[in-house]
Amino acid sequence: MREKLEALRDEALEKVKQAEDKKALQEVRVAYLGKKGPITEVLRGMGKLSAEERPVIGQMANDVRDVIKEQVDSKESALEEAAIEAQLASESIDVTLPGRPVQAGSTHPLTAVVEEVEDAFIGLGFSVAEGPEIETDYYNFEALNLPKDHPARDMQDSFYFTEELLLRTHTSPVQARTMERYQGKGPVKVICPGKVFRRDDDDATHSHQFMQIEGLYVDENVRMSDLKGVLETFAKSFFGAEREIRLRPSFFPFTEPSVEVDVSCGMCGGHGCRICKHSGWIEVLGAGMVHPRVLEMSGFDSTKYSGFAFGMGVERLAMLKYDIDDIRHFYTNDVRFLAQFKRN
Ligand code: FA5
Repeated sequence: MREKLEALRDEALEKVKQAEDKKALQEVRVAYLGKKGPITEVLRGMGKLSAEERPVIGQMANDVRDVIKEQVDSKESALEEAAIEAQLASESIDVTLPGRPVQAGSTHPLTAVVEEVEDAFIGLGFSVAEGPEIETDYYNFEALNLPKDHPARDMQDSFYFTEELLLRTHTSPVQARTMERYQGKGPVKVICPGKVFRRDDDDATHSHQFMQIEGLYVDENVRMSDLKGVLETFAKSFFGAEREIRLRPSFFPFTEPSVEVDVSCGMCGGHGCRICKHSGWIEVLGAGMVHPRVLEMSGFDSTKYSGFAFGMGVERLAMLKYDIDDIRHFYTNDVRFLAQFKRN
């Protein structure tokens, strides 16, 4: 019996030594220390032993069981520790590795131009007003002196939802909406940036959707010279101090008189070149003195108040400023194009 227990102990301890993982160790534990294991069997057979042998063999069986259990437990702790060490080693981070660069975006050139124009006019005492992109026929046309049968409506082919509801064709309806809010009391001094829509065919200089910035100043004694002064100040701040403007007679139903405003060509300094079609000037916006009928329709007394208004295409401003040859670059979202407009 003694030899058998010693052999069992040596065999178990050898298997503990060989166990490479917790699963193998658990098998040793069950095989030698479990209820159906050989040591339990020895203890169960104690009754058959003599009275002298019983305590000796009993003690020995207990010792063998204890030593196997102790070895299994300590091997288990060692395996757990080794597993943790291995995990730590495999998950270690090399903090000296350079990080992957994050591509920083940039402000869209049209947004940048709108912000720059806003800043220039805020500096001249204007505030920013906005209006809806889905507009009523009344504000888009009628309140601007363009009744339903007016031929000048053809200048702005429109996207209609119903007979009365359309995508606004210009930012001028914000003029009428803003004046109504002021309830006949000046001064009104706002600029209104926003998207507009026309049934124009897309080409290098036209888009069916583009942006405009409207300007409106209504007060007592506002004169054409005020319009010229404000636009000249703006042109010099936006395009450069050396640039000049000129006003040419034009027609808009909502202004009288109406003008087209040209800025001297930045490429040739006004001498004439391919860019300005050899005229020395480039057209940038439409403007004029607010028509008395428009003032009256929006609740202003046209014998007391006068005003000027202007409307410019944002894409056109951006194309002139950055020498961009195709309006479609603004909408195709090619990052090689957009990344050139990173601001510091
Ligand atoms: C108007 O839209 C007037 N509401 C401007 C105005 C306001 C005049 C206040 C007087 C007083 P016009 O249709 O010319 O005017 O458009 C103004 C600018 O929008 C043009 O100079 C041009 O830069 C831009 N524009 C017009 N159509 C397109 C288009 N299809 N694509 C891109 N830009 C355009």
